[in-house]
Amino acid sequence: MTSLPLVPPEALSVRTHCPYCAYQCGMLIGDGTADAPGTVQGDPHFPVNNGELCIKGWTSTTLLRHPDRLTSPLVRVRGELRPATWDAALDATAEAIRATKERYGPDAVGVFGSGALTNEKAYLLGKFARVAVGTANIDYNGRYCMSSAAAAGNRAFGIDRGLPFPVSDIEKAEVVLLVGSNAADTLPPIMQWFDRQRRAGGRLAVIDPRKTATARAADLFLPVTPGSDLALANGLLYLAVEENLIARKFIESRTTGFDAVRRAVLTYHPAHVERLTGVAEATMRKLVRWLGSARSAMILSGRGPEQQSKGVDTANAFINLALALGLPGKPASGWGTLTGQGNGQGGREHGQKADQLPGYRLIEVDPHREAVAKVWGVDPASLPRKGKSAFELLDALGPEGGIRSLLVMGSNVAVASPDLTRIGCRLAALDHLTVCDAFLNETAAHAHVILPAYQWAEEEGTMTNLEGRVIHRRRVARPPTGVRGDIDILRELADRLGSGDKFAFHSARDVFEELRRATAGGTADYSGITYERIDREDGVCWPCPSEDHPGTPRLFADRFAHPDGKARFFAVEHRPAGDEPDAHYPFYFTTGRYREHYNSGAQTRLVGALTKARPHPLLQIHPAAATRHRVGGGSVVTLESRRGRAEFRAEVTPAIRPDTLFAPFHWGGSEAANQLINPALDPTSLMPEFKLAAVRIVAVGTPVETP
Ligand SMILES: Nc1nc2c(c(=O)[nH]1)N[C@H]1C(S)=C(S)[C@@H](COP(=O)(O)OP(=O)(O)OC[C@H]3O[C@@H](n4cnc5c(=O)[nH]c(N)nc54)[C@H](O)[C@@H]3O)O[C@H]1N2
Ligand SMILES: Nc1nc2c(c(=O)[nH]1)N[C@H]1C(S)=C(S)[C@@H](COP(=O)(O)OP(=O)(O)OC[C@H]3O[C@@H](n4cnc5c(=O)[nH]c(N)nc54)[C@H](O)[C@@H]3O)O[C@H]1N2
Ligand code: SF4
Ligand SMILES: [Mo]
Repeated sequence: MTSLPLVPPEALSVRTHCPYCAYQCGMLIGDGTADAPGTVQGDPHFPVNNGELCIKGWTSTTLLRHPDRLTSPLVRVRGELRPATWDAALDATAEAIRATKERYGPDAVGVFGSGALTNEKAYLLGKFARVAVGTANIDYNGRYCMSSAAAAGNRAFGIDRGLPFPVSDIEKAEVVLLVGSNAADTLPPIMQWFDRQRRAGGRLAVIDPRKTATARAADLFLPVTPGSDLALANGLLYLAVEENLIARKFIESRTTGFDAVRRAVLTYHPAHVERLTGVAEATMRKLVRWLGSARSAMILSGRGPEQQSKGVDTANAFINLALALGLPGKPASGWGTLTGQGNGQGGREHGQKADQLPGYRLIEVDPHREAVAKVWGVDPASLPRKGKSAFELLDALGPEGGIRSLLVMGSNVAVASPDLTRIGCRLAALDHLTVCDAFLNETAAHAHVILPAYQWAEEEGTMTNLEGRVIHRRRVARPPTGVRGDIDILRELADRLGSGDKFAFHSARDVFEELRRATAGGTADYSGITYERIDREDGVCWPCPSEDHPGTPRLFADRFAHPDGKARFFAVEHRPAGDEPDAHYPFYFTTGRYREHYNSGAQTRLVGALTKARPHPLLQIHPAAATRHRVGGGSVVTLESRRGRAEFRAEVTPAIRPDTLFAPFHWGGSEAANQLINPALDPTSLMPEFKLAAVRIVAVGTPVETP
């Protein structure tokens, strides 16, 4: 391998941000050698990570000159992917889109985007679908990620920004409750704020069916039954009322709807809730007293309670608790959700979601359509209406569902989606699939055309981190020859589809200028943000409606975002999961993440240091269950759900409930957790139930060595 050529060569360390998660650690990338391509350092001056990085960040430049990097477009000829020129590949994709539109109408073309894309790309992809293709059917992998918390935040507060305050506020909170977030593994550098919080005498509580690295750092651990968080939240609110801890003045002046919620939680008495959740009454009481008597307290949500078929109601149940205790808007207090993907926040603001237009505008609201159509120079009536959500879109691929042609940019849906056997069949039934990616992932293996894209360090753009802070991802490395950027790819395709005049963007900055105009006056208003300001101010938090506006690091101090300025309580009831354990499928199966791997693993499985540390997914099983099923450490266990089968080596550990099994979803093939997962969708967010499937053990093989 040759050494990594960095541009500009005189800048030996360029400030930029990590390619992976929503923490978007600041990093300094310097010149590299064959052994250590592109030296990486945590940026000590970026106030979010303060110089810390996790193992994925430290090893991230490995991907830039990886031997598996795609460096030529590929086109399938007689069943085989073969190198092709850019013109041939782009023509093939454009021709497939045009032919599909002609024969079946524009909605027969699907577009699937990503929270990994910069704001500029997310914006452009949404515009590409609506203007160049004219399809309603665009959605993205953030539907699998942030959609339940987003819907709950919109319902309660009238706005969806993951955290309503900077992460540095965590250290000032007397009590923090983490609900189904394993931040110690999924946002490792965030733990510095929790460490400071606890050194200052603060308390941390964690709700999770597993005693995770995060739970081990906590003062109080609530080992909840999977799928019962809503009942737990209602039970906590019942106790808050009983113990007279509720904030009457705040409820009266700043909220509506409390009476209905108070009535709804009346049946959630502690004995009942203890049966539903497995959490002891004394523990619930302790937690409620901590939260209710602290001067400052935060409830922070992760994917655990959100990735359920009742994820939105569950998030609202915890928001109800936060509102009843008067937390939102108070210093170092409130409810928030910890965003997942690198641009999981910005990715949901600029119009790649089936129901959205840029600036968090809604595609079904006429004045919103008019505002965006004006910026795009199109007739509002020409904009499609709301399309299918991520899983629904994938489930509609092929002649039966009617989506015949698909463009995927930034997601490995063949590993990350529920009910994978079904998704595999749907992908195979497409007339045409184009994948833009830097690597040949499991989804690209189904493609007819593969367009090799730049990676994060090879182009600039903006990302919006978990605090709503818009940051600048800078160009650090020269891309290999033969590769193009997503913005160029979309322009070339739009041109071939006859909309070139609407996509004449030659840089991310060009796109950002239009994005600013398109978001002006919307909920997620970026119109006052410029690249220069971001560089000067270490990021700017939206909403930021003008260049002299300081940005908004903290929301809700005076008002909530609903027109009357008040927050809304939402009465919600516990209900069973789509797939509850029974005599045939006796275990809860839940999924999540390893510190060393990222999402579908498409990137991190290529990094030697990471696969060495975590070569396989392990099935966590409690010793009592392991004894019953004769499972030893390293035994190969075959699991079956009502959808499919998967095989894992066992990790016997008391750090999980005896009724629950866990595996990460970072692998495909026979080790794919998503073979088992149920595509039951939340009725509001259309989030699949990634966190709960009923499974049984169907075979136990001889132990193999595990790391
Ligand atoms: N290392 C690493 N970091 C990442 C990622 C990654 O893949 N790897 N991905 C990024 C992305 S996209 C995201 S969305 C975030 C996700 O960040 P997290 O939300 O922290 O991630 P998960 O591990 O999916 O789920 C969190 C926890 O939910 C628990 N859980 C399972 N079922 C339930 C339940 O019914 N109730 C409760 N309360 N908890 C439950 C699991 O045991 C798990 O510990 O991480 C981001 N950061
Ligand atoms: N069972 C189970 N399943 C889950 C989850 C779970 O907890 N359990 N979590 C869900 C969640 S929260 C998420 S976010 C999804 C994530 O799962 P995916 O949507 O599969 O996301 P990634 O694995 O991050 O895949 C990103 C792909 O995009 C490529 N890529 C990255 N940046 C760019 C870019 O700028 N341009 C282009 N063209 N390509 C790019 C990468 O190379 C990679 O191939 O998985 C979901 N699936
Ligand atoms: S915490 Fe997230 S942003 Fe920071 S280095 Fe790790 S993966 Fe990258
Ligand atoms: Mo995510």
